[in-house]
Amino acid sequence: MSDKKTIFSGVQPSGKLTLGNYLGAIKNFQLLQEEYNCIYCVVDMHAITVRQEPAALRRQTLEVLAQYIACGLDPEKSILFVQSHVPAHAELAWVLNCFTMFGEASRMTQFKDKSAKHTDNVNVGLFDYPVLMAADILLYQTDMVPVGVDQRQHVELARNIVQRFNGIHPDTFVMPEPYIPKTGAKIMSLADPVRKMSKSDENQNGFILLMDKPEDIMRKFKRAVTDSDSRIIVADDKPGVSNLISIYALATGQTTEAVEAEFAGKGYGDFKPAVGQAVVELLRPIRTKTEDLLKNKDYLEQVYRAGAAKASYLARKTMDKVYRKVGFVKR
Ligand code: ATP
Ligand code: LTN
Repeated sequence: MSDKKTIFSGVQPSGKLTLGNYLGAIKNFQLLQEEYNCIYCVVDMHAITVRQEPAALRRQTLEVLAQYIACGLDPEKSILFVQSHVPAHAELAWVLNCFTMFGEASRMTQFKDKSAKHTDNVNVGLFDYPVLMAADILLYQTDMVPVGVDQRQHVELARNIVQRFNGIHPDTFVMPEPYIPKTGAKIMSLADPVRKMSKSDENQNGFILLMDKPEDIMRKFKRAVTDSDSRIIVADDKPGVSNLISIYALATGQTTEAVEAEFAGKGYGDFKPAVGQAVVELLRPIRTKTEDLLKNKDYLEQVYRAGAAKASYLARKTMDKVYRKVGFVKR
């Protein structure tokens, strides 16, 4: 690799991707790939911390890969691969487990939220999820991690692990920084705008999927929950409208101030369909390209195989160093 800085990020194949995943994360993956060495992973090992149907997981893994490419990630420029194809992720996670304190892992809010939601399956993998995520990041000596704001605490944990590990075994890992966008870091549910838009929401009207049909997108935006007064401005007490303004700004490439100016004096009757239309146009090429790619499984296989080969090479270099530092006999 050249002396460009390294970017790593991942998305779980735990369902279909939402507009939140795109605006908060994948859009930035694409923008960063021009200037950095980028490595983007489909994190299937993270997905099984919640029970998955095997056939669906297999399908969704290929769908996320196809959507990465459809969103502009270029396998010639970036390394695109599937986490379980590079066993070093699991190997490093084990070592890092021994450098992560039970107390600090217990403070992770995603674990608390997910264990409250899946009370019948609070497995050790769910608890260990952030350590596996730290392994993903540290394995590639990553400088920057583009994520939505919900993942900030996990990147902080990875930083704490680096500090502890490097304190004992100097110069092992690069210290990663989170890269969180100013607008779009937390796209909210259209049905309940105080909650994050999430692919695992039971209420289908809350999220927009990248593969949603134009008429479904328009319907969901027209129904989107807004606030009692009808001014189209960003304000803390207007979470519904503020969210729609962010979405419109990102979809049309404007600032939120420009959006406020465009709709000054207008009502929701004008604004909501305009947001819907902008999102339809934003997603149209992504949807078509994804459909085409999913018809070409041979190509997808070629991409993830080449990606795993490149990722394995880089990962092995870190693993050799880590095993040497902790005192394992060279095999
Ligand atoms: P789940 O609903 O299964 O918990 P998720 O929709 O949160 O999943 P992930 O695969 O966990 O999706 O996240 C992939 C990336 O998308 C992460 O960087 C995450 O921060 C980002 N992201 C997820 N939801 C949003 C959102 N509503 N707004 C902005 N970014 C988001
Ligand atoms: N936990 C992340 C997905 C993820 C990730 C990573 C993101 C797994 N490993 C490494 C950045 C870097 C999530 O979005 N829920």
